Amino acid sequence: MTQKVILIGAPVDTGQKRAGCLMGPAAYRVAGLAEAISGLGHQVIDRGDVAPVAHEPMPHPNPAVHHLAETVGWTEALSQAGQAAAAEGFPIFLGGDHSLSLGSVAGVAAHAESVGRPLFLLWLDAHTDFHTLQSTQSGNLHGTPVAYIAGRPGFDAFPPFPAPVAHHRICMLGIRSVDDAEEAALIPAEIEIADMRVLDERGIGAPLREFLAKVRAENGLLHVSLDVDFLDPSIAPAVGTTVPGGTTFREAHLVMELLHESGLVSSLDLVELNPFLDERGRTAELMVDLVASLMGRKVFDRPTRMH
Ligand code: B3U
Ligand code: MN
Ligand code: MN
Repeated sequence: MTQKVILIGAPVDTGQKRAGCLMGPAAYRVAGLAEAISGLGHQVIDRGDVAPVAHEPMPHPNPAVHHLAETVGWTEALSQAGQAAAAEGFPIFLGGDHSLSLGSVAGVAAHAESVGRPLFLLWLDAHTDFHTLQSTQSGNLHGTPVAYIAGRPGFDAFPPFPAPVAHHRICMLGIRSVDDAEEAALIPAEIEIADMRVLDERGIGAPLREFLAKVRAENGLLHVSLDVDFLDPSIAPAVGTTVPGGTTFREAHLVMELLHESGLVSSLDLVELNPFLDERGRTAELMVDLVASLMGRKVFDRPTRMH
């Protein structure tokens, strides 16, 4: 199936403290993201970069929380851009740190609600990003989007999440760094967490197939949020928070190919790429290759790439 793919640049850098993610959208463009997708026969429209809505500073009772007003502004702008793009085609959000998903997923959730279909969320990440604004100790809001999306309390400064995603419609793969407060909230939750232990024992295909079967059974829309640190830092060094023991090149491509074959994915985030930390663009190029697999390219029969 050919798609109308809409690229939305989200140069968000305020969800954590290491500068550089704001160069992410430019790096994806340089690495040939649009060309890789259009080369597979899809239509690609690059909408350029979104700008955040401006707000006065917003203090918060948790003194660790930083850049709250900027994050709220990004959430509003990306939610609006995301809802419009989802109504028109297949949005790909080019990050930017993971706080952009507060907005991207709010936008696609509003779209899902308007067409009367349930939204499912696949979180590909080393981290669960399940903090509330009260529980975060780093104050980095890139550690909070899943809590907002799942409807946890404490996001009063943000627009109310359109239709919180039910726990059984959320699956996380690649998890290997969870803070105590996140774990305490996740234990009673029905969220499917295939952490690295599960992936080592079962392989990555089985838990993903089970989740995709649930999406299909409910005729859902599926948003995929791909954090660079899902990948092992040896193959994807361009990320501020490297966590050893991540997924391999082969596992990551298998995930993308299974997602493609499912035909269920309706939107995608590419987050946490920090081009300042990259080695000759290899992480940006790997992310572009993974998107190509998601959009229909096979690992072993792709045409030779010309550089
Ligand atoms: N859970 C920690 C660490 C973290 C979350 N997401 C990333 N790092 N990339 C926190 O700061 O919330
Ligand atoms: Mn993340
Ligand atoms: Mn992460």
